[in-house]
Amino acid sequence: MSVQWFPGHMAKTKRLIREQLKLCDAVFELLDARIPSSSRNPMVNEILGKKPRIVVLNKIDLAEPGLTRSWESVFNDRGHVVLKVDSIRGTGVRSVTAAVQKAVPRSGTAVLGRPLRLMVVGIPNVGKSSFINRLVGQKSARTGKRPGLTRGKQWVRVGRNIELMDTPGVLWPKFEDPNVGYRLAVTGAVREEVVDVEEIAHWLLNWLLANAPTALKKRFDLRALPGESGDLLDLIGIKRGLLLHGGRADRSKTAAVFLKEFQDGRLGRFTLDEPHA
Ligand SMILES: Nc1nc2c(ncn2[C@@H]2O[C@H](COP(=O)(O)OP(=O)(O)OP(=O)(O)O)[C@@H](O)[C@H]2O)c(=O)[nH]1
Ligand SMILES: [Mg+2]
Repeated sequence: MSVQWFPGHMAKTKRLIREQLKLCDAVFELLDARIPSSSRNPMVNEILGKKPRIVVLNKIDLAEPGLTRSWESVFNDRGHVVLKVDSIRGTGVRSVTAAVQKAVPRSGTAVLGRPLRLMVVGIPNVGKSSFINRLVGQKSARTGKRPGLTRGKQWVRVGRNIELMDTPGVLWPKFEDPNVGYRLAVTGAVREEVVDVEEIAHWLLNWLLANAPTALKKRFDLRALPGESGDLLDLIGIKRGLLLHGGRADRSKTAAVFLKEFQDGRLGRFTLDEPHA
């Protein structure tokens, strides 16, 4: 995938994280539970260095539960405190205080003489603002389907003892493994304007053909699956009535609809990254 997706504001966010990190006691590193490895920004990982860190696997409602548990063990083995969260329903959010205490042992307000400060970092659209809103218990940070919603820095207070800083999502300039780029695109981390939606849909169709054929059959009410992603895309278009004049499937519209259905979890719960140590 050749895409120019490292605009100026990403470089700016990197600077912002580097500067504000000095004011923070710890960091919530949000990862997408569907792609815990592909959604980890190597650039941010480097900036965070030895700062106490809580790895938050967010969107667990969309990921395969067994693989989420495996990923949790992987991160535990690497020495990270891990939280498994669904920031929409609030699942897992109650364990946050315990996780913070584990990551930053001497963190009481009495010890510090001020509230504990944590920064929330992660790729675009991973759910940073939603996570914060869940913790605060009200809508204080703007959230939305489009990646790139949060701009600049925002501090919010959680109870009396914690202050959180929301940050804009940040990606990195070049994906060594092209599959990482595809996984980021199918999960919605990359803005639709800068990717070829049809190419992304083909990648995902091929992934599902190889890994979850039953889910495809069920969702699109198909008895048998064609071997080619192109034929499958056409079939889906016809099933959904997304047609061009002349009756052929409108591939570009179909690709967009299919990706949205996947991102909304309509095909099921999937984890696209294999757990590895
Ligand atoms: N299903 C599901 N959706 C979630 C979860 N957390 C966030 N979302 C959705 O993901 C989208 C992005 O959420 P945001 O909180 O705006 O993400 P962000 O990381 O702040 O995004 P940027 O500020 O653009 O970098 C929204 O449509 C949320 O409703 C979750 O745990 N599960
Ligand atoms: Mg945000």
